[in-house]
Amino acid sequence: MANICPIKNVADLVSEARRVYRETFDGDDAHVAVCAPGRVNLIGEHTDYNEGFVLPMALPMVTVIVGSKTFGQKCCVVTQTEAADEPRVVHFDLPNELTPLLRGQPNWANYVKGVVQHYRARPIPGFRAVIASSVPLGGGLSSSASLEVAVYTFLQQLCPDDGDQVAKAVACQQAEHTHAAVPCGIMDQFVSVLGKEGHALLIDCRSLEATAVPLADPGLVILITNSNVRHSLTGSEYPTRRKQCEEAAALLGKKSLREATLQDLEAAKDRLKGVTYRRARHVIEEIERTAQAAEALKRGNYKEFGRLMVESHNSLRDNYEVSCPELDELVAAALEVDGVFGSRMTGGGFGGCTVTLLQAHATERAVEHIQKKYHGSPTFFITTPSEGAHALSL
Ligand code: GAF
Repeated sequence: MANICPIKNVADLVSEARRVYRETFDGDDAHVAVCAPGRVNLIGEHTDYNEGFVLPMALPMVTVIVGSKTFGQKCCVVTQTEAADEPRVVHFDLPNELTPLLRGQPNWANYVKGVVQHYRARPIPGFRAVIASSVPLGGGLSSSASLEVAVYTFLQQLCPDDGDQVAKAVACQQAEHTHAAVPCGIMDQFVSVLGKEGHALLIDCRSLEATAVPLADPGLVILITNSNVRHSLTGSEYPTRRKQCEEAAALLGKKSLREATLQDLEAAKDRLKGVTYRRARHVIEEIERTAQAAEALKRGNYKEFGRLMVESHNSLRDNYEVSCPELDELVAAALEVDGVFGSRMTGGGFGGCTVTLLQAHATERAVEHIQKKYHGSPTFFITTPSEGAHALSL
């Protein structure tokens, strides 16, 4: 179909990475291969670090790593992804108790180093590895979480841990905190580890328990539209939002906004500054909306699900202020198309992608209409809920 990007298949990514491995390491072949998916969040935005609900699904776009263990403490990693203008090869020594593995250059390698540092079993052997990915970089589809989880899955093949999947996601989240300096929640790493084919995951970010919700209807399409813009606010605004939520929870006398109700918020309205009130309002309502959306999905009520998606977008735009004109334009255009149930920005915001739920027969019409109405150059992907990280046979 016109204008829809094909998604590279995993086997092609593996062959490409193996070829680069042979070229880089004197004709040797890699012994291990793994992959970990990116994600799209259907609803439940900026709720994970407030201990709320999120409803993401794992994508068919993945990060692949091929490699082998070596003898000694040396590691060499090569990336095939468009790593800006950075060098594509990095060398480092394994960490030990006296010498942790610190952040450095190139930037992409910090995700690798962070996971090596936080890996939950020892001793990790030295290794050589090549990374290839089909997750668009910086597009709000969790290219970084998929890289972290792929690295962790790769290390599991070299030095098995206890197999605790939730602890794995938490270790990857830690890597992002310490080595990428992003105080993210648990959603992206969790779904990259535990995603289930044909299902979205309702994750309770307080208990870290997840329920798989079936989402494999041939009459339904999940369309991702990349705005292909990234605003520079991304870095500073995320930690600011997190702080504002913590401040709001403290003012309400709660451990987190998950514990607060709209009644609590209204009762404290004069103690909360306008901005703090609006941030808290988004989170409290979005947590409830996500629970309702999961119920609607279980019943196959896409109309209701779509309505909640639109409410979510409007709240992210007006109360949480993480949308941008490009995302608003994409959502507005999608909602003009007959057969579209709902549309919203997805991920952290300030650019990146929207996600749209629509009837399969309306796809071509929707893509053409969005393309015509949007002032930038969008990229489209038709996606299906996919499996979490796993090893691949070579
Ligand atoms: C980013 C973060 F990494 C997630 O943890 C989550 O907070 C999301 O933004 C917003 O819902 O993807």
